[in-house]
Amino acid sequence: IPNEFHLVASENLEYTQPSIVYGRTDVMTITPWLAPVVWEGTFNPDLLDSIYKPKNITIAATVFAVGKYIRFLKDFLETAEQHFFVDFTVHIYVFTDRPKEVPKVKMAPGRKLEVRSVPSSKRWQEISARRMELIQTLIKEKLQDHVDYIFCLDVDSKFHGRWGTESLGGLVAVVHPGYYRDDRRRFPYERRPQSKAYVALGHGDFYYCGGAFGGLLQEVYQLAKTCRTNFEEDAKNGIEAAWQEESHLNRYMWINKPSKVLSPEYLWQDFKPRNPEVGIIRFSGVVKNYADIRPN
Ligand code: UD2
Repeated sequence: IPNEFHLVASENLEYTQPSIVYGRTDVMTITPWLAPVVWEGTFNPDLLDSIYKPKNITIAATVFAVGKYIRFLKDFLETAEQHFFVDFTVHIYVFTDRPKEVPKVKMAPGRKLEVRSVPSSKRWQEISARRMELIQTLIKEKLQDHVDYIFCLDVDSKFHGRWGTESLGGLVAVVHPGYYRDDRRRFPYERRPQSKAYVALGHGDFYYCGGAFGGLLQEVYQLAKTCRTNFEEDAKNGIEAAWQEESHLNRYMWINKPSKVLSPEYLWQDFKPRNPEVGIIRFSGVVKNYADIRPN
């Protein structure tokens, strides 16, 4: 496990002097539990890369492309080559029921893709929800010894800007672009107390995305395991949380505070105009016709 808190810089790198009195004031850059909130203008990418490079870290990413969602994979993979941890060791794990349709995308040295077969499904809710189980199993059976960090990402999205070392942390959550200016009473948390994903009105910090989360391998393992167990417990009681695994993730992140929070720059939605505080869109969900791509 890389030492998260041991950040060794090179004595040769010259970079802009940080200011202790000036910085972004239009957005929150640190949470009340003192986790950084990553926005453009809050970090120095060259400095961070120079700190993480000598650590020789490996970053895994999981992406699910089940059924017709396979059509999103090419753009996802091609844009990841351009923006996601460029010049680092990256292993992308694609889960699909159509392994033959996985596009051949040229990857830079140090980057590789592995395809894992999963059964097809009739309900999109199930595909989305089963991700936690498959992530848990992947970490346990395959990644334990050679991967340091992992990000779990939605396939119906593209990278448009840098997503790199500034996003690394123990437990990392992305603030959902759809609700970040809203009162928490309006967040679409699961509101039935019988559900294991329950968050009462008046509770919660932010509404986080199910479409992007990550962190140190062991942290994400705990998250996936807990969300899976809670999801299955709910299923036994005949409950499916409002937003499936996203609801369970939100409950988890409320209790287990993320050590780094990524701003909505890290998961925007193409149908939304860019708000002024969003300096750059790094990753965003494409516009899709649900009726056309979901199995039901
Ligand atoms: C939101 C979340 C998504 C998930 C879902 C709740 C964001 C931006 N999106 O998106 O992560 O929490 O709500 O269930 O936070 N998939 C397939 N085949 C299918 C259906 C889904 O491969 O037939 C996979 C695929 O990787 C997709 C992901 O599941 O990206 C999420 O499904 P979605 O994109 O349809 O969910 P959506 O857009 O409602």
